[in-house]
Amino acid sequence: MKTRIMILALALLVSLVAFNACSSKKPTLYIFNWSDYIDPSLISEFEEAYNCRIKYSTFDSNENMLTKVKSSTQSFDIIFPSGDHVSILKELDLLEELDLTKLENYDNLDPQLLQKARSFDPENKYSIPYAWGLTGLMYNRQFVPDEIVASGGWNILGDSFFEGKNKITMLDDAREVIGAALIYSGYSVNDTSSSALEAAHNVLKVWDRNITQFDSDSYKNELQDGTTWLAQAYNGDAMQQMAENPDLKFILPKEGAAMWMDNMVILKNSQQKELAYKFLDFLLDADNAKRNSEYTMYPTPNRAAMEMMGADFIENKIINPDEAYLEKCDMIEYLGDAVRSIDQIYEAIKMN
Ligand code: SPD
Repeated sequence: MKTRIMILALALLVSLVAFNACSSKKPTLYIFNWSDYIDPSLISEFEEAYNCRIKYSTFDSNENMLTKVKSSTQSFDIIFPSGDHVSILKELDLLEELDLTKLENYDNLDPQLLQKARSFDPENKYSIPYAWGLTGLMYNRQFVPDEIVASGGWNILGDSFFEGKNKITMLDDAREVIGAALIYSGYSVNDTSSSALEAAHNVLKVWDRNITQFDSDSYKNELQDGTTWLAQAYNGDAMQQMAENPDLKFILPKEGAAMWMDNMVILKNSQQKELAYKFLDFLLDADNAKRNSEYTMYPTPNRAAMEMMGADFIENKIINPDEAYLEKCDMIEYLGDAVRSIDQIYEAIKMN
């Protein structure tokens, strides 16, 4: 009996060792992306197709992403920064110069959007556009009466209806928060002149009386259950929530909105560059990009995918606003050191 138990234990040990050895042989790709920003089935399909593992983690702001990427304890192969942060990562010498010959599906990208991306990556050398979008306001009409949002402008954030209620949130993102106030004051999101920033600061002091927190993720659930009534929100994230709850509505403010483009980059210190290229190419495949875009509800810079998209997606004015509206939307650009004055105002408002 004793011998039998020992044989069984030994067999178990051998199979455990064999299993570990087998699974640790699989190469692992470390990916760091915004939350709710990929169709999870694409991840498992890639793992299966390339016999690898993906360790997928998420962030909710460029600032948090940058802190983690700079810390020596975290290492990632692929990350998804917004355009201005592509420039910042490049300045820090953290980005791999891409070998486009490894990306068979690169030509699926829309040349016009690649041109736009040159504002932060002048020769499209370090980044691949992944998705773009606009930032507006989402609210729950169970709690916010129609007349309060009737103006359709950013001033809704300062409406006295919300006074003392602690029901409004803004994104935890200096460029977005100050950007909204700049747009409302008639300036570009990229204007750092003292007159523009003074105007934006004054507007924010008024809005801040109604703002309960600066957070880029929790508003999604909180708008559903009434913890939050109105939130500054990304259009695709808003679409995802609205699909679940007809009481949620989204406004692209009449004055205009901040536009941004998020991108895929490979980090210079990646240990799995070949696999990283394979992953980028997998997402650049037209069918995969279409599926991903339908899942995330953000428009893709993949022209081949957009051409296959159904009318519901293409004609949706929240996802795909018309040219007249887009003319009122400047893309958030890299500002170099001038961004410090924006950060200072943001910190002052948050401390209040
Ligand atoms: N859940 C995905 C959100 C993507 C937001 N993009 C970043 C915009 C930064 N201004």
